[in-house]
Amino acid sequence: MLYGDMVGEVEKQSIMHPKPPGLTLHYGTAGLRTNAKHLDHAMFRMGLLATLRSKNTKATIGVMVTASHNPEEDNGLKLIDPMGEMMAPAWEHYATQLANADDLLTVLKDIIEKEAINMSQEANVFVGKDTRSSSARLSQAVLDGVSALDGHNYGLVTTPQLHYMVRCQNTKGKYGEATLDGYYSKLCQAFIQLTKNASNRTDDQKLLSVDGANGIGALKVREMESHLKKELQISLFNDGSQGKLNYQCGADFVKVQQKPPTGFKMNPGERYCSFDGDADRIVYYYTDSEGQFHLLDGDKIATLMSTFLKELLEQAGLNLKVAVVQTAYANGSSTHYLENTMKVIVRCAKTGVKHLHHAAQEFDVAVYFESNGHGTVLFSEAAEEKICQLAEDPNINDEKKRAALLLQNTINVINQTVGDAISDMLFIEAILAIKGMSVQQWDAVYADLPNRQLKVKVADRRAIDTTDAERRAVSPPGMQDTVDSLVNKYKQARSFVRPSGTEDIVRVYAEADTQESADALAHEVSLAVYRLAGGVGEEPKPLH
Ligand code: NG1
Ligand code: ZN
Repeated sequence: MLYGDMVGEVEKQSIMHPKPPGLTLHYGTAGLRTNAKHLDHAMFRMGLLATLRSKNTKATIGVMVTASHNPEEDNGLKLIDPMGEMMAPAWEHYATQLANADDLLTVLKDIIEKEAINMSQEANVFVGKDTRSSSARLSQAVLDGVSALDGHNYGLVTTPQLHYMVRCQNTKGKYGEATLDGYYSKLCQAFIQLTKNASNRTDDQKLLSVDGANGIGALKVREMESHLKKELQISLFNDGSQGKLNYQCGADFVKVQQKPPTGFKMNPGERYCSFDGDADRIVYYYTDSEGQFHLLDGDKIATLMSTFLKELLEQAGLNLKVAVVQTAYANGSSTHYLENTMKVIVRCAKTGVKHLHHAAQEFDVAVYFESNGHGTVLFSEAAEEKICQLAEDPNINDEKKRAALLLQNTINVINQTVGDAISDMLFIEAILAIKGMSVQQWDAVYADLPNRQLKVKVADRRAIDTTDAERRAVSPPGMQDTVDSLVNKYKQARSFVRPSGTEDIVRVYAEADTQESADALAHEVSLAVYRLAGGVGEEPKPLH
């Protein structure tokens, strides 16, 4: 499309998608996100931006309409770059500018000039949406903006499925086939191959209960079931037939509340997992014979996956280093166990998946997970090549062969573009089956330190500035010294404060040897934030 044609088309279409006066949006940690009522103009404009990004990269770009674990009333959007990763930070800035522009055409023109975009280059944009009631209307607004030559509307998909499609398309099928059927076949075939290595797997061990958060993940698990050939028997609850999206269910609810979702009764010892509203997060849990609830979060998942991979690489005789990337929220016990017992490299990245993904790209094999259950595994190109070569080498012994084939199927069961609840679930189930491990045994690998997360309302959350992957505060003055002296009062204690990237608050994290100590420390640090960083409203109260 030529520039002149574009102006006419944008002018015509933008009348249908007016910007409400006075509204300011921000493309933050997880894209745009707010009440669905305010998003029509932004969706249209992000369709325009995706088209420009596609011309700029000469590749297919993805636009996923979802607000993940937020309530049903909200919606949002995530833009996906050519290899299925989150959109580059420089373009996040354009997204914010475009969403808020009063003079849309001037901002568009600036972007086109700055990036020297060739407007006659073809564009290709893949659009997907979750199950929210507003998603159909908002994804249509995106499509209006795409006005694209070869746009493809995938309709209902999980966020990671759309990331996967974009990568398949841009690798010309090398990563897989850019269809839902292609996705299910690739992942399920790899899963079935992996579970062939499990000896004496009983029917009981094939059972898993999945909380679909009343969202898109539930629909897609159902669609996938026939591909699993009964090697995994899923009992699905919160499937969207009755309950409300993310309401008292889903991965975020379970992680934050540290309790089971509503919608079913838990049987002691059985395995359960919860997805979030767009199926890019997963957490596991079970209750013991005393009825005590046990959560296996992103840290426990990263430990299980990295241990499995490290053992296989050793058996295969491959000299590839395994790293785990976490954030400051990772439980101290997990970091300690990984560094000192497993002896894997551990890195701490800033909160937000794109930071973890980026840090993980520096290693041969890297498992990255946020404690809240968003994560995946990345293999470098060289690592993949070595694994494939070994798997095809006729001169190796049986142990090496088995390990190489397991690694090869692991690569195929994983969605390397982004955290993917469905893919993570299949990988976790395969590891447990191969190791003959129960959920209790997995949980017992290390004991989480008791911890507490709190929020503090302040006039301006930018008053807090951090360094060292958000583990230390550099402003306001005195903040870090105060945190340090409070931490010193408790055993095995750690605490940090950081401004949230998605809410207008400061987050406080504390862990210590007992729940009482973790709660007391979190409270004392909250008070310090309130006093030193301009707290508003009532002073934080003790938890007990
Ligand atoms: P913020 O609000 O910046 O803490 C939260 C989560 C992140 C990430 C983003 C995007 C915590 C402590 N923070 O970010 O991990 O998932 O939302 O959804 O869970
Ligand atoms: Zn999500």
